[in-house]
Amino acid sequence: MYGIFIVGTAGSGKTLMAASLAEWLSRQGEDACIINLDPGVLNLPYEAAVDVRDYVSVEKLMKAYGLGPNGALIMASDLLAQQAERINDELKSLAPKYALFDTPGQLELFAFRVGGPYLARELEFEQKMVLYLFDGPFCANPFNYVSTLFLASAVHLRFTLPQLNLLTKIDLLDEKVVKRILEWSRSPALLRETLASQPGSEAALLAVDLFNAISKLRLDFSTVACSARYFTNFLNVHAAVQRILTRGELEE
Ligand SMILES: Nc1nc2c(ncn2[C@@H]2O[C@H](COP(=O)(O)OP(=O)(O)OP(=O)(O)O)[C@@H](O)[C@H]2O)c(=O)[nH]1
Ligand SMILES: [Mg+2]
Repeated sequence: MYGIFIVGTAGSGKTLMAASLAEWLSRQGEDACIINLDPGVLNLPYEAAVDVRDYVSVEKLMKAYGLGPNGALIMASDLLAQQAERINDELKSLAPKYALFDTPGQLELFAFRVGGPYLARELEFEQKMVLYLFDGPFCANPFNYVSTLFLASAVHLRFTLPQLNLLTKIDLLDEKVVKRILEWSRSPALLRETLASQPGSEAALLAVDLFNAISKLRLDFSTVACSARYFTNFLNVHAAVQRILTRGELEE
């Protein structure tokens, strides 16, 4: 049983990615289920095998503690940490090959508070990984790409799990733009050059400095481009996921 945490900024496509990946894997004859870890979501395009909204109610927290929606969401996310045992038990009885975790809309609630990393550590799998989503149309701008890379690196530091970056929503991008973003992901020199040549010299300098700081971490992420709407390139996504999940076994 493998655990895959789908993480990304609000609206980057986590929920649709979970739904599409589960559907695509099932069509390949692979057993996959989705765990919804977003206590604040109203509608889901998939049937969750485990849903934290059954354990934690944002509405009840608002009423019981006099909290606003954001305060209640923070509390709900912190309470997630207490659900590890329950989720482990539920997953043990389901025993899917892949457990896909759809994480809360606000990245900081899951990644930058204690609950998310604690939960990820406590859940029991043969291997776990993070799929970090780069919102394609947003990342077409090199400054936005670097900010996203910064967040992806920060997420890696929080979870210290093997991580694959997915450039999503490529159906909304011109092929040339997708190619350019992938080139940035492979060539630090090209990205530096692109950033330095952007109008706005102060922002350009800051972006280059930020990228240099990220480069020092030597994280060496792989990036795969895809579309969750049309299942584009899912064969390569699956291959890359599989490579990461089975790396440990192959090295033994
Ligand atoms: N065209 C296109 N739209 C996408 C794709 N992936 C997601 N979307 C759309 O982007 C919007 C946000 O997608 P969600 O899956 O809800 O994103 P999320 O990260 O779960 O959002 P929150 O949980 O609210 O932060 C929705 O309108 C999706 O239909 C994609 O690959 N292509
Ligand atoms: Mg979502």
